[in-house]
Amino acid sequence: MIVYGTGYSPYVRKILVALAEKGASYEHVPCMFHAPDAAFQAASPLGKIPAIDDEGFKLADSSAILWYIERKHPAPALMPADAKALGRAVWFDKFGDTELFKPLVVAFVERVLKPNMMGKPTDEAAVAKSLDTDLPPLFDYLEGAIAGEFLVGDAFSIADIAVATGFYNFHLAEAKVDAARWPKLAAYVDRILGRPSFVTAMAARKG
Ligand SMILES: N[C@@H](CCC(=O)N[C@@H](CS)C(=O)NCC(=O)O)C(=O)O
Repeated sequence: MIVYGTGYSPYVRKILVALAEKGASYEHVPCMFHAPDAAFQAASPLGKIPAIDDEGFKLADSSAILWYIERKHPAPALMPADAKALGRAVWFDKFGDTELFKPLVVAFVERVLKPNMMGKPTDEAAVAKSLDTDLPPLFDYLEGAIAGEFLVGDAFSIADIAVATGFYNFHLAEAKVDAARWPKLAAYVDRILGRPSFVTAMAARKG
């Protein structure tokens, strides 16, 4: 399987973590979104990352790809079998990709991406708004949702992958969860990002 997309992308990281958890082999092509690479463009209809090409089977979107990987490599399961647990895991996947992603990525875009890769100045006011206004209600929600080692049930799942992935970029931007205000969330993020699969995926960020 070829995985397209730079390891800096939280969405690409979801795929690299899932493949590492399952011990599946893959080839990583760390391109940027909208890269003028015909093979990548054929795999990604909207030019977004990630996309995969598995011996001619092409698919885009991190969640769609996670479901494909789950069926192809069922063990260890990343989708809970129990109906309620699966529903919650899919909810957290969507929450991580949408509501959480938008404010969580602001510090990374402003402090890392813009000055280092786009030649643009940082907008610290935008960072302050994300940290002080937009993220606290979402962190409050997560603080209340964390009851054990994992977000859903007693096993690592897509819920943990999708919620934790953006915190790596958050940390790269010198931002962190205030452990005094959100102790469960701060410990949870450190625990999940410390898993070998995340460490492997984060090592791929340079691409
Ligand atoms: N829903 C997509 C979102 C992917 C996405 O937005 N990736 C970003 C990079 S982190 C991208 O390709 N952005 C380019 C664009 O939106 O045109 C997924 O889960 O894969």
